[in-house]
Amino acid sequence: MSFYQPAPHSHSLWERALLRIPGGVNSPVRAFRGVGGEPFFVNKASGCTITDVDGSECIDFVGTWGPAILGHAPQVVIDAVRETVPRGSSFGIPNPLEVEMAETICRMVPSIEKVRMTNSGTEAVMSAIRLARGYTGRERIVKFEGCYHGHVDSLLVKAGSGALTLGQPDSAGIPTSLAALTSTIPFNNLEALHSAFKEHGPQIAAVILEPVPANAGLYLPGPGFLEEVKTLCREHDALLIFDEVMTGFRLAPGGAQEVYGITPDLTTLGKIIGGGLPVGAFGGKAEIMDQLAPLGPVYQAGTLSGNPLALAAGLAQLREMERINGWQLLENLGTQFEESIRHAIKGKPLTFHRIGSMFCLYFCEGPVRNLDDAKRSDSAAFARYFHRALKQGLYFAPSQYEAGFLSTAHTPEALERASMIVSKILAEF
Ligand code: KE4
Repeated sequence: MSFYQPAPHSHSLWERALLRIPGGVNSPVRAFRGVGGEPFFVNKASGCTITDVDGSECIDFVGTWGPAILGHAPQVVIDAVRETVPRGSSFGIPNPLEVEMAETICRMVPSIEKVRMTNSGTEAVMSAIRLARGYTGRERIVKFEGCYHGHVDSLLVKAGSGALTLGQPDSAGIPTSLAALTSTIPFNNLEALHSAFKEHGPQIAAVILEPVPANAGLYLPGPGFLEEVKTLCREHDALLIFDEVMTGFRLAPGGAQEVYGITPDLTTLGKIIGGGLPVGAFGGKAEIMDQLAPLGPVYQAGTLSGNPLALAAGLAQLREMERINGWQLLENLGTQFEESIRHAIKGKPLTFHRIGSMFCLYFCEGPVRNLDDAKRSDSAAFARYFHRALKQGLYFAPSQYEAGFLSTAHTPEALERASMIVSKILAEF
């Protein structure tokens, strides 16, 4: 296997990182364990291009895992942070940006009547789970295999993303008594969901899912699936939680719930609303959200929650997306990219999925409807593809079990160039 060999400065940084950071990284998926070799270190990023510490450039199809919907270092975000930071970076006191962000989220995602900011998607999901349990007085959570909801104890059970990449979908350190309160079922499998409700109905506090799972590659809900999940939740007085940390404000202004026309009880958010700075949020019906401290009995807090820099950056990003109707631009770019890739994979045992600006190329025959299907992928072939692409200046997610992302900064010309490179690489598969 000929790995992309990072140049000297990246390599020396990597050797130092390994001495002081577990696995050399602050988040496991960055370690290239899913594709082999060692990661490069970024010096800067602008638009759809990242430049490593040795000066090599590539087109970025990861976009820091979702936040960079306008590409890297968009001027509107730079200006917003520059304008905000001289007034202070954190107060621990209510600030106007918290009100503006809350009003914006509630306007763009109508199912959210009240929202609370957090500092990561994990924190948002952890809080939403606790709120669901506190509101219903029930303890069981139902999740879907391959969905990843951050490193929440209750949900690191058959999880996706880095956990799946590393073959640790069920992490060590999770009390068995807690894991026993989580039911995991295959995505797109309504029979399994009915069985879970038949067995545990009155104990189920919530069903949580990525409406478009993008942490085992990317696959889509089958016809009527999301509707049936919502119906079963209603029938059993369980809450429906849409984890839109990835899809929120990306698939549409109102996220996947706008695309599919399904109203969840709670929604978790993150990434784009921080403009690249640490952020998360969870929101939903006021009746449920008002159970949170200081109003209600469910405690939840955060020193930096509602941080003015993250909110200024996130608001700038959301406003710019609305100004340029970024979602239409992303759909146009996605359509162009998909046409090229589908042409490249014609007749090959490969499966390409796309929705909006999110995509995945599976190295297996389709259909890919759930985790078991996704795991049929030839990860060695994916690794070869990843490294050949990187050598030719294309950075895709370093794992078969991740999604790819386009941004409004990916020009048609950049996508055309990338598609030609992908076509040449795939010609050898
Ligand atoms: P964070 O705690 O990483 O901000 O968000 C966790 C999370 C929650 N829900 C969904 C649907 C998510 O996709 C994520 C995080 N996404 C991964 C990418 N697959 C983050 C990348 C990483 O872990 O380094």
